Formats: sequence, C-alpha cells, structure tokens
Amino acid sequence: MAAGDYMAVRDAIKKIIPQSSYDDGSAGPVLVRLAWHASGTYDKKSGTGGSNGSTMRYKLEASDEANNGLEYARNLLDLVRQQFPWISYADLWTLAGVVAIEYMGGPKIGWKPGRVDDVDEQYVPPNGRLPDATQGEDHIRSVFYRMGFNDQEIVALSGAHNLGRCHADRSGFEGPWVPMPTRFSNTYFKLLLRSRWHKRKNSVGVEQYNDEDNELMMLPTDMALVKDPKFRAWVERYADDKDLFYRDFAAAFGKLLELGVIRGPEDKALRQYARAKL
Ligand code: HIF
Repeated sequence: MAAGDYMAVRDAIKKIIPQSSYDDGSAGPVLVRLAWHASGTYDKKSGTGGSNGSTMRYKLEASDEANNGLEYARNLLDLVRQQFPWISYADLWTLAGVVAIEYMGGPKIGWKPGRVDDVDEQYVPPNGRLPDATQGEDHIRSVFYRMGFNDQEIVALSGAHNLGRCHADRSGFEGPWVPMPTRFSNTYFKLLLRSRWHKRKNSVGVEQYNDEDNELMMLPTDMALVKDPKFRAWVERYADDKDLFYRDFAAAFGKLLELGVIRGPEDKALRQYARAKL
C-alpha cells in the first residue's frame, strides 16, 4: 500500500467500526471520544497539548482518569496501523474520529494529515486538562476558552454527545444520551429542551440526570447548556435547524482536531518557545 494513501486508511477504519459484541454494536462513538481527548488537552496560551504528538501513547496521559476506556479505541486502531505503518498515530486517531462521524451519518469534516508523533514523554501535557462532567458552565467555559473556542462552538461541539454512552466502570456515569446512539443527529439538543430530567444517583452512587424511564441520561455539564442563557440560545437554534448544526459542528470539530498541529514556521516557532518555557 502506497504511503500517503489516506483513502485506503479511511476504508480500513470503516471496517473496524462495526463490533457486534461491543456496546451498541459499534466502535464509532469511542473513536470519536479518542479523537477529541487526544486534541482537547490543548492550551492556546502556551501552545502545549493538542492532537500533535499523540502523547496519549504514554502512560502518564493514558492514565488520566478522563481517558478511562480509551485503550479499547487505541487497540483497535493499532490493528489499522499495522496495515499502514507510515501513518502517524496522531493522524490516525484524528482521522478515525472524522471517519466514524461520517460513517454514523454526520457531516464531512475537513481533515489534513501532517501530525508528528513525539518520540519521548517529555512533552506529555499534565493530567487534568480535560473537562470534569460533575461541574457547570464556568468550568466548561474555562476548559474550552483555554483551547480557543467560543460559546457557540462549545454548544456545536456538544452535539457529539448524540453519540455513544457513559460507562459506570469508566467515568462513573451510566447510559446513552439518545435512543439511537450510533446515528449522528441533533436529537441530543431536542431532548435537552423537551425531556424532563431528574437528578438521581445511578447504580454506582454517582449523581446524573435521567429521563422518566431511566433510559436516557444527561451529565451535569450537559444540563449546564440549558441552564446558562447564552448556551441555551444555541441549543435552541441547533434543536431547530439540523443543517445549521451540521455545518457548525463540522467547523468546530475540524478546529478541535487541528489544535497544536504545526502547519508553518510560525507554528513551529511558537511550539519551540512554549517548550522552552515548560
Ligand atoms: Fe464527552 N463524555 N464530554 N465529548 N464523549 C463522555 C463520552 C463521550 C464530557 C464527558 C464525557 C465532549 C465533551 C465532553 C464524546 C464526545 C465528546 C463520557 C462518558 C463523559 C463523562 C465516558 C464513559 O463513561 O465511557 C464532558 C464533561 C465534556 C465537556 C462538556 C465533546 C463535545 C460533546 C468535545 C465531544 O466530542 C463521545 C463520542 C462519548 C461516547 C464514548 C463512548 O464510549 O460511547
């Protein structure tokens, strides 16, 4: 297989998405979570963290409790990488997120290769940069503003919780956000607005929000999007307008995957400067 044949890599990723004995029969959602957690460590001010480097290969980052369960996704992608040893892990993990979203009916997301894997653990970002689901709007803003996102982009990104589910043995939370968690749509926003959510303790004693039948759930951070008036205005727009959501989601998720990627001499200089200060 020719080096640089990203279409072939995309096809190989599509083949590992159906997993009959895993979750809802799909590895798609956990691949999206891997792409996001690989990127979401970015700190705009220092230029550290982000998808470049694939530093989650190192124990320090892999063992951040926010990353519990992602070894499943990394192991699956190791199988793909065996077929394409020329691709960087950083490119593979982010590309897998994009392919999974498209596979599940989501928008096409702009993606470019060029990420380079770090060769030692010197630049692994500190633990604790990913969001804590037990918190509210102030925390969400401080984490996503640190990456360089605004309120509208935060809400657009949040639509990814239309995919997948929480696992008691990973995060302590339990259950899916929507009835069809392997189908990308704006249902998450509709449910946030329409359903009555009750705070309750789940089977492992963690507080979360559930619908009346305890089938669907929301995290405290999800509920903050309807509590905060600025966030809520965007939740309402995306619940009403699926095309707008798809467009804004594609832009915001594409931006997320680019965080920390070096595209020119100015990015390289910033990275060198930041590393000298670490
Ligand atoms: Fe998630 N997220 N996320 N998330 N997330 C979980 C699962 C998924 C937050 C917490 C959690 C985003 C933002 C935030 C996905 C994608 C994205 C889980 C459950 C928690 C606790 C993990 C488990 O138990 O397996 C918080 C606090 C966020 C900031 C508000 C992004 C926007 C929504 C950035 C995003 O893209 C996906 C997909 C999953 C499902 C994973 C699965 O294994 O099914």
